[in-house]
Amino acid sequence: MDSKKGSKAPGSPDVEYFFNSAPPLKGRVQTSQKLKEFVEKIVRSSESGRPIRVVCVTSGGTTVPLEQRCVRYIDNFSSGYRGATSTEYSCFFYKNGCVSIIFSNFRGSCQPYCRYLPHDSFLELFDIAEDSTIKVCESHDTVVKRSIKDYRKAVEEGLLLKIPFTTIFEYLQILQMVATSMNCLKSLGMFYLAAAVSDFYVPWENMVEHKIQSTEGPLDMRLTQVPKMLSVLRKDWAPSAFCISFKLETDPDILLQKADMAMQKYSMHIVVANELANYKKEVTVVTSRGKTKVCSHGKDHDLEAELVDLLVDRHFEHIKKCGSEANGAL
Ligand code: 9Z3
Repeated sequence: MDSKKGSKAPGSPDVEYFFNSAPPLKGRVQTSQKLKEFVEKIVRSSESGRPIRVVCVTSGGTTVPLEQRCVRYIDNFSSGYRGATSTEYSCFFYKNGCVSIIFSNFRGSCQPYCRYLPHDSFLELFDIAEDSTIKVCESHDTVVKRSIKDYRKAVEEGLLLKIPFTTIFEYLQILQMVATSMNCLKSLGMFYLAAAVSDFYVPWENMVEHKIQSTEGPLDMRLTQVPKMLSVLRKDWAPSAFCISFKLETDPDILLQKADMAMQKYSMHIVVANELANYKKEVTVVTSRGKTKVCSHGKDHDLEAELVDLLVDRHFEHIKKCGSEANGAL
């Protein structure tokens, strides 16, 4: 696709170019303020004796707009279930009160504390009573009450901050903001990067403004590689945080090798490898110490329970290893 303004992205992926050419993040000031308050509150609580871990969970897919006034975009399959479920289990395994979660998710994807609610129609939850008031159907009553209770508790106690994104531009700008805000927490911070991040995008300045016209014939587009921000996160944004990224492949023969490569290339502490065909049933936790399979034990069992349990242990080990540094952080 030709640029309206004529300039092109550099041939190699480039972090600075990505941020400089991205459209400004809507609500940046408000998001930054919310983040600041959230992290400051945690630092205050931690200073009064209870160190609080903070996990940034990214969840869902990212879109790649094809037009500035976007009608069409490229996206991917991610539902956000893994991120949402892992958020709930993190609150559980760190024990409520000693972890706070920054949940950055694709708008409209799965939300924590909602997975027991019916997916098909929200309206199935409700009935109209004889006096015309709206009530929750008896069959869903227990589950709805539990979801509301758990969700409210998490939000009111300051355990959960939600920051939504849609595009790859928003996702990476938000990740940068969250990571730099969490840097002061040193090793108490953890990144659980389950969002399915676009590998290719159209730089904003190379994008046409208006809807691409079909009358112009077949569409020929050039996509630029999204720069790999994992190394930047590790090196610059939050170097002492514990970092877990996910690797998804469709070819089982290359999955573990790619996960190993990602761990080394981006200095990840852990890479969780999963294959599209069975990602809900099995993942492999890849670390420098070896590989551990984590499986689901049936329809009603989320593998995220074991996965998060294991990761929380590894995070505690990381905090211990960084010991004096973590204490000095707060
Ligand atoms: C994953 O592999 C996640 O486990 C899933 C979860 C997207 C499969 P759902 O949201 O699915 O529960 O439906 N995420 C992939 C993360 C990713 O894009 N990793 C990049 C890569 O593979 C590196 S950052 O290259």
